[in-house]
Amino acid sequence: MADEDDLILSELDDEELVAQMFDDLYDGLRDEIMEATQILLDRGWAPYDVLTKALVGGMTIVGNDFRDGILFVPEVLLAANAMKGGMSILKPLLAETDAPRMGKMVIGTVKGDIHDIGKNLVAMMMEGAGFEIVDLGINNAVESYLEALAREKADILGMSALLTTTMPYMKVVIDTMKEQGIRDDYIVLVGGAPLNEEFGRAIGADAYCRDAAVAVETAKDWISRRHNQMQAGA
Ligand code: B1M
Repeated sequence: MADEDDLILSELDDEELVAQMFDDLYDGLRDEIMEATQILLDRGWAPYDVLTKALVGGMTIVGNDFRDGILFVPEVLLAANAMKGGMSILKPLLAETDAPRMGKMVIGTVKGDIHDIGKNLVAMMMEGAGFEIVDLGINNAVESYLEALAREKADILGMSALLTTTMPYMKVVIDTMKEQGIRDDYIVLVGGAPLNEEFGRAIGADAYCRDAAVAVETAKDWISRRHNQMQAGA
């Protein structure tokens, strides 16, 4: 891309700007990412498109180079920080909704896992779709989930895991719910890059959600099924 010194982001066309955002995310340039996010919004881009086409698109490149040993943890942390800068601008827009409250979800990343970008995206999108969100953050033990579900009288438990070593912990949480006789009181949705549908089924979750948009649709679907069951039972 153009020489960083004389680059004026607002003078780039959309395609050039998104390409520049990929570079800036890669270089962990939070201020530039925030500025470019705002420029795209000012040009009429939908917040969801800025999120998926520019920020998530850029983060995918970072992820691939992290996997291939080209980038290391400190650089990825900077990229994640830049991404969060962009997300902080999008959050109120994605959460802006006149939709009636759909239900309440407790969400958190599982024990041993500190990845939170995907989980945060899911929380944002769910909020935007009218769900009330209780975000437990990262590194959650089973007690933390169960205590929040009871305290918040939640409808849905959402768990996120990004590591193959931490995803089995989701089963620990679901098994504990079964032991305590509360499994069927909640809709359990799981997600995270290393998961798939088969894993979701095997651990006893209600559904695996490939991405944040799927999480919203799945949650809506399960909530309306619950309402229908309750009405039929009444
Ligand atoms: Co980590 N990391 N990381 N990392 N990291 C991965 C996951 C990895 C795949 C990289 C790689 O090798 N290619 C690899 C895991 C390999 C494996 O398990 N097989 C890995 C590793 C190995 C590690 C460390 C062990 C590295 C080390 O220390 N040697 C370490 C672990 C720390 C720990 O957790 N204990 C580590 C650390 C880090 C950072 C701290 C540097 C940073 C995290 C910063 C942060 O999150 N605040 C980081 C990052 C950023 C990544 C990558 C590059 C990007 C993850 C991300 O944010 N993606 C990642 C590579 C990759 O995934 N390509 C990688 C963007 C995000 C939007 O996608 O999270 O998949 P995702 O979320 C999606 C869906 O999955 C879904 O919706 C989201 C939005 O569409 N979804 C849900 C997610 N959660 C959901 C919950 C739901 C529903 C849907 O509930 C209802």
